Amino acid sequence: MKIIEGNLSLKGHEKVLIINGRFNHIITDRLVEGARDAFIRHGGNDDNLDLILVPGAFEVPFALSKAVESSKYDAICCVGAVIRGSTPHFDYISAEATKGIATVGISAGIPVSNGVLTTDTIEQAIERAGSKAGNKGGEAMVTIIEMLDLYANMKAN
Ligand code: INI
Repeated sequence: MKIIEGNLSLKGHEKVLIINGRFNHIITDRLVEGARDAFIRHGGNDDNLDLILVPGAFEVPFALSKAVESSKYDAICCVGAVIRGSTPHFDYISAEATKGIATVGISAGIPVSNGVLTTDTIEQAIERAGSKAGNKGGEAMVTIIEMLDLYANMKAN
């Protein structure tokens, strides 16, 4: 049986974009840091990393769609933080962000990952932004690194 999978290493030429819905920026800045750190630690060149900031998670799918259209990127990592405690329309914003990222991602032709936190409390968001539950921005970046290599291997096999 031939197993085709991706490794967690970049070659250095990959052009990657982070899109950050900056609402709750105390959290989302940490997610961007985690994503950038993961990119560099896995062999990415910081000069090949772009960051687009949008007002909130709701706007992430629009920026994602335009970035895909531009054909400038090999992969795109989305981050943001929707926190129920302070968001009366939590369900609406989190659903639109998640659905929008999935919808654009499925036909993007490049790896897209979803690192948008959807939590009940700010404490849960802090836990996922670089403390006891890791950094979901870093995890979202690692995911597209693996998917980039998988995609290359699928084309080569
Ligand atoms: N955007 C977020 O990313 N997280 C939130 O918790 C949030 N809250 O609390 O409202 C939030 N709102 C802004 C939203 O994403 C849009 O920017 C806004 O609705 C304008 O379209």
